[in-house]
Amino acid sequence: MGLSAVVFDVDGTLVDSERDGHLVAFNQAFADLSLPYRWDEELYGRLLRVTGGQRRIDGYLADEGVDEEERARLAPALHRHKTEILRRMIGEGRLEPRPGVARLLAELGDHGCRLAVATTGSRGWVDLLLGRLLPGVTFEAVVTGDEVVGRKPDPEAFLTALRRLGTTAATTVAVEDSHEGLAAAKAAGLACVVVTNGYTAGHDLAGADLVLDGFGEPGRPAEVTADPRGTGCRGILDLETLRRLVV
Ligand code: XBP
Ligand code: MG
Repeated sequence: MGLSAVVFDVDGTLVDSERDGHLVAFNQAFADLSLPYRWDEELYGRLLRVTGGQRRIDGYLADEGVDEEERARLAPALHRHKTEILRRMIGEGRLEPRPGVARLLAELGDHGCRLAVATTGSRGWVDLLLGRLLPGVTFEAVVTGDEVVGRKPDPEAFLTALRRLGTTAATTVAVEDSHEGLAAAKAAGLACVVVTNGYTAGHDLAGADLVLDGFGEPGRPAEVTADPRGTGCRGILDLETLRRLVV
């Protein structure tokens, strides 16, 4: 047995893309379409509980009293434009991997551990972001939100990643940042490490196999906030720690 693969979430996990990317792009899209809406960080933290950008816009517009017909026109248009803005931001180098991500991916790759992505974000920017921010990293399966019916917390993205990798849940670990992502990974039967960020530090993460507030770097370890499996992780998420979760 042993560890055969690791499936990573993207938004909030590999990259602080919610705060630095999507939120900025959503607000720019509202402005470009001359709409009066502006989301601040606090409101966006609450809106994030709805996964999927277009669903998030649609739910927000419904709460603002926009009728269904108008929403059916506006939500896809806003989401398309927001995706274009995000692609531009990625191209301009305005996003970067979270500290420790490149270190961990390199270590996993060097030891033959297979890598995959399971995200609720859309294909329209995911491949571009992975290619630009993590060049040289091979993700053997990249499952995006637009190719599954059930978005997180539904396990479909993780189950699809397992199927494409040809691995089983028993030898694969998920790395997530949120309650919804953790629930999806658990429903797929995976051990799950949660690396929190500013939006998700307060989430209910009961059931996570390990929780840290960052990936950690030598000399700059993250804080381990839960270690129920007794991995002994000292604040650097590494291959050895992940291996202990599939024993
Ligand atoms: C990510 C999402 C996505 C992004 C925006 O959730 O829910 O909707 O916020 O991307 P997770 P899109 O990290 O749990 O996968 O606008 O492309 O949906
Ligand atoms: Mg996430």
